[in-house]
Amino acid sequence: MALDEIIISRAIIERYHEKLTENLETDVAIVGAGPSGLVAGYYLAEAGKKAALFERKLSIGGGMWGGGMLFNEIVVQSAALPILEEFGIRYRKYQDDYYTADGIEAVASLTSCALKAGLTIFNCVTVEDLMMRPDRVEGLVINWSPVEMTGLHVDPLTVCAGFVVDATGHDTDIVKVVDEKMPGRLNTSTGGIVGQKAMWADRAETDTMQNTKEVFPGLYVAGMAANATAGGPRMGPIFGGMLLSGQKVAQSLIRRLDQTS
Ligand code: 48F
Repeated sequence: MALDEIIISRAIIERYHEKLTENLETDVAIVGAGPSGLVAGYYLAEAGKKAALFERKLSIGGGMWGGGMLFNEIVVQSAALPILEEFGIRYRKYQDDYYTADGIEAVASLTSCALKAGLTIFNCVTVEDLMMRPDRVEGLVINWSPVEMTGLHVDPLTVCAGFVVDATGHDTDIVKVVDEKMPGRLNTSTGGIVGQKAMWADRAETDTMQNTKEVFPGLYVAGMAANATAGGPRMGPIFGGMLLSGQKVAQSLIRRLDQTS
């Protein structure tokens, strides 16, 4: 049978349209497809919650592809090994409490498991603003990343969400929106974004877990965004805290969603 270009085009447009309209209302909208966002999406979807993830770049994986300084190996401590096992990511012991995994395998496995669990990922979509009512975050304002990159004057669209997770890493792009629009109202020591502190891997990994929380009604932070918001240090290419933070935010949200349903 001869292949028809119009059918190919129609198939893509209709399937994408289905995916987008089905996710205009969701339980949880995650912003950023680094390790914390992907893990959060996986556990939410596994628990039967509706979750959609929006990533600015064409590629998924955030800072995990490049390991440390483009040496594409990541280090993970013992506490996070159960997560590597859950995702089928192979690892090797380097020395007590230090394990390594291939960064490419880690990103590919996190992404594949999250999608198969039921998470929907929209790549090349930038979250540029929030929907607020006014004391609670109620959704995302999205646009194509190339629109943002080229500076075209094009109005965005909106996604309604029970909860939003800022997993945008060092950028804290989503928390910044609340900080600008509602100054002094974040659940941090200053009421604003405290800012990421200098490298201190051990302290940062513990802080990430403590800082993974709701920072404004309806808005949670996970991963490096949690530390950058609360003033925790950066940790460099050790990824256990990112994985555990994604799991923690999912567990907190599953409990919240169960209470409200
Ligand atoms: O930075 P990133 O990997 O976040 P993470 O899960 O992990 C941090 C580590 O990679 C590393 C580290 C610790 O080991 O310090 O940096 O906290 O991924 C964040 C993703 O969010 C996307 C961005 O492109 C990246 O892929 N992102 C940022 N701003 C937006 C966004 C936005 N406004 N809209 C959509 N995606």
